Amino acid sequence: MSKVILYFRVVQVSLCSTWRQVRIVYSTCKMSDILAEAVKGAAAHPRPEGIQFAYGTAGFRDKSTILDPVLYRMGLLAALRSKAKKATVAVMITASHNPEPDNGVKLVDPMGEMLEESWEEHATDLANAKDEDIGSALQRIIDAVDIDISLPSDVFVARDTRPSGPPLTQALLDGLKVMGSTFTDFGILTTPQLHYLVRCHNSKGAYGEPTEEGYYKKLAQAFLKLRKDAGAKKKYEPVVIIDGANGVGALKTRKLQSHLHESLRITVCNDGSSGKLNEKCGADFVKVQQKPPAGLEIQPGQRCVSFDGDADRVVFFYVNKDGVFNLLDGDKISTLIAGYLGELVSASGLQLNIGVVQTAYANGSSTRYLEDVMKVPVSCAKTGVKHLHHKALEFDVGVYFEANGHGTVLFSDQAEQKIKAASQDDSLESSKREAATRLTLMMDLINQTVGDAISDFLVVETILSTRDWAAEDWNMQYRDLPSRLLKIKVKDRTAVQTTDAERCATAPAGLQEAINKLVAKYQQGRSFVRPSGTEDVVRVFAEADTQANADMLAHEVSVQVYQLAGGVGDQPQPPCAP
Ligand code: G16
Repeated sequence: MSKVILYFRVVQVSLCSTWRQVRIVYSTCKMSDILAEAVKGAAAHPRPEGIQFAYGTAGFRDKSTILDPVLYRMGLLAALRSKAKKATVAVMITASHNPEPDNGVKLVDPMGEMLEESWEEHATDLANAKDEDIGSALQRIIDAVDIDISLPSDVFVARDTRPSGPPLTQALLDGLKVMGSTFTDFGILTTPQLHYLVRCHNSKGAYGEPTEEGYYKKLAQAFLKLRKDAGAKKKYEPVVIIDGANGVGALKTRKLQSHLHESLRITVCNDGSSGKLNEKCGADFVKVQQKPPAGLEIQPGQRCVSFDGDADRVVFFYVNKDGVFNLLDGDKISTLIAGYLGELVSASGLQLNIGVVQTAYANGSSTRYLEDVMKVPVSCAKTGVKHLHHKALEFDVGVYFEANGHGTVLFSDQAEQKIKAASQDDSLESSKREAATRLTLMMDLINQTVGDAISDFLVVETILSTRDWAAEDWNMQYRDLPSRLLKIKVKDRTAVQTTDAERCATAPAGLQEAINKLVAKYQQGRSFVRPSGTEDVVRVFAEADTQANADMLAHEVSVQVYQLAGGVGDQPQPPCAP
């Protein structure tokens, strides 16, 4: 006897103005009908032949022109994920730091975390299933995870400012509709705002008000309270220039500004009114090129900030009086934050352990400074914030940042309870209570769901103001070792494989031995290679005692990658003499 499972299916969709929330009317139908509908729906979103998609470091990323079928299928998958978790999940359409013609999609779990790793395989399987096999691919996931398909599903959706965003959103919504899922399309948001919204919604408001306005209010209120008792400053100037990467971060910073009143004078440049997204600007450009973005006029010492295309990364920089560019990247941000939170924890008298999580890209000086001077334990994770996030959960207060400026701080539930209790404990000395109160406000200011350029920017401004530091004072904490990051195009980047948090190459044969020999030639030399999870390239990182040596080491390692891993095009050329 065949099993007939009845569940709901959309028959009518209506839009309501403010949040473009979609109200959906259902009728019942059979599961086999839905799977058949999913296959039928694929006709409008056909999968191109000969392309293999993979859920990479941060979801699917590719040329936007080939992503339509992936978005449709991710609509189907998001509905299943929501049913499996019995909660609202989210889908962000962005290619973040990648060029404007690219786009991408990533799924966000109910508490605003990245999609659970075991589901990345399901995402890849579904994205690569032939159109006619979509039904069986869905059935495999339903069986593997044991999903009760009769449960409702609900999905939050947002996108960055890329022109390809609206049609790709439509493909995603088509997938959701076929599955009978309810959804809310928030339009343009930063990636961290979407993470915040889904967490607020699922935690029934305990994390904050589940609206974009609620996000600004939560951050601004904490920021203003933390600044309230600030006395006169000698070095810290409440004036900052933001490079918005011509993306969503610029638009949303403008919205935040009115909530900050006169506390901070922000000039937003690269706001998308003329230049292209991430072109010669943004956090990735500034970090990799180690120079200021186009479109900014900078006075010596002026503190500047660069966001990336979806505002989940931030780096700071300034030019000194001799015109020398100085970068304050994710490593400098994490040491600043860990140092300040560490002081507050000791001042509060609470027993909480603080740790920092980095990746292999972290500057060697930062790791030594954290371990040897600050005496803070440091863990190394694979690239991708999802990996750092997991490691950071091992601490009461886990500060995690990639050198590229992507990161945040996690407070364990127990730490959060202790801090809040101490802030309200009248029997405590007032200095201890005051420190705990500041920690509570820092928890509100930090977007704990994911790295958030806007929130991280406000956290750094708070600490600099409290310490009365100019950017130069912050920079003097430790001196970065010169480094260089290069990318090499090869036939198949998966030919490069790594282990030990990507610090050691296990394939192709002979590559790690060659890297070891090259590294040994340079004072304080260090280098590693890894296949990118967001671009079709192999990344090469090197650091050494001088910039010329770091550049040369990176070049020599690139040549090895090119020769041993099947380089495409011309062999890399040595760096030009400065
Ligand atoms: C994404 C990830 C980051 C990662 C970066 C580069 O950033 O979220 O964790 O560091 O890609 O990854 P890969 O070297 O594998 O290309 P974003 O800002 O683009 O989302």
